[in-house]
Amino acid sequence: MRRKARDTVAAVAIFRRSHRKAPLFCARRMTLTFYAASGSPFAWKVWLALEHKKLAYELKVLSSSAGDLRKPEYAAINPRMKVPAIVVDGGFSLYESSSIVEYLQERYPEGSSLLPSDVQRRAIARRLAAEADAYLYPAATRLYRQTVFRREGEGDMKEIAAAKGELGLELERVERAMSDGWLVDAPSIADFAVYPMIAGVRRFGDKQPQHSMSAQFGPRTRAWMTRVEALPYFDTCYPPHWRR
Ligand SMILES: N[C@@H](CCC(=O)N[C@@H](CS)C(=O)NCC(=O)O)C(=O)O
Repeated sequence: MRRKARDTVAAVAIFRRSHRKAPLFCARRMTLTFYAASGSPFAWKVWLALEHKKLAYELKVLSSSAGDLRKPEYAAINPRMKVPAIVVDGGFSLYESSSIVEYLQERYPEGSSLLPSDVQRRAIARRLAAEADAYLYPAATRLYRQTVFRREGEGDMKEIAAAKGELGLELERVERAMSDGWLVDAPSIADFAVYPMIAGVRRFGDKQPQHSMSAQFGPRTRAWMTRVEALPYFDTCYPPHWRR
C-alpha cells in the first residue's frame, strides 16, 4: 500500500475506534475536524485533550513527506502549514496546539477539564505547557538534528554533547515539576504537552541506544509516564506509525 493510502486507512480506523469508545459529547451540536500528523508532539497534545474531554471529532492524519501540509486547502486552514489544526462546524479554523487546547476547554467546558480549578495551579499548568514548547522540544530537537536526522557517525560530537547537556537539564526540570502523580493535580494541558515530548525522547533512545537519554528520566517521571499510559484513551491517541 502506498504511504498516503496507508495513512488514510490508519486515520479512518482510529477515528472509528475513538468514536466507539467515547460517549460522543456534543456530537449533535458540533462537528470538529482535527488535523494531525503521526508522532507530532503538538498534535498528540491536542489529541489527548480531545479524548480527555470526550469530544467527537473527525481525525485527518496528514503526511508531511507526502506534501499534505503544503496543499493549498490545508494552507487555507493553517497558513504556517504545520499540524495540528482544527476546523469547527466547517467554519472556524484554529492552529497552535496550546491555543486549540484552551479553546476546547472554553468552548466545551462540560466534562473533564483540561485545566486545574485553582487560579495559581491553572497558571502553573499553562506555564509547564509553555515551557515544554519553548525549551524541552527545542532541546530534544537539537539532539535529533545531530543524530537521527543524519547518517550514522555524521553528527557533530561537540554539538551532540551540548545538546545532551541541555536536554538533561530539561529532564531534571520535568522531574522537579512533578507533584502528587501528575504535573499539576490531575491530567491537564501540562501533562498532555510534556508527555509526547518525553515519549519522543524515550523512543529516540530505543532507536539510538548510544545516545539514549532515558536513563536520565527521574523516578517520578517514570511513574508519571506509566500513569499517563494507563489513561483509558491513551491507546487511541498513540502515534499510528509508532505501532508498526
Ligand atoms: N507551535 C506549533 C508547532 C507545530 C509544529 O511545529 N508542528 C510540526 C510537527 S511536530 C509541523 O507541522 N512541521 C511541519 C512539517 O512537518 O512539515 C504548535 O504548537 O502547534
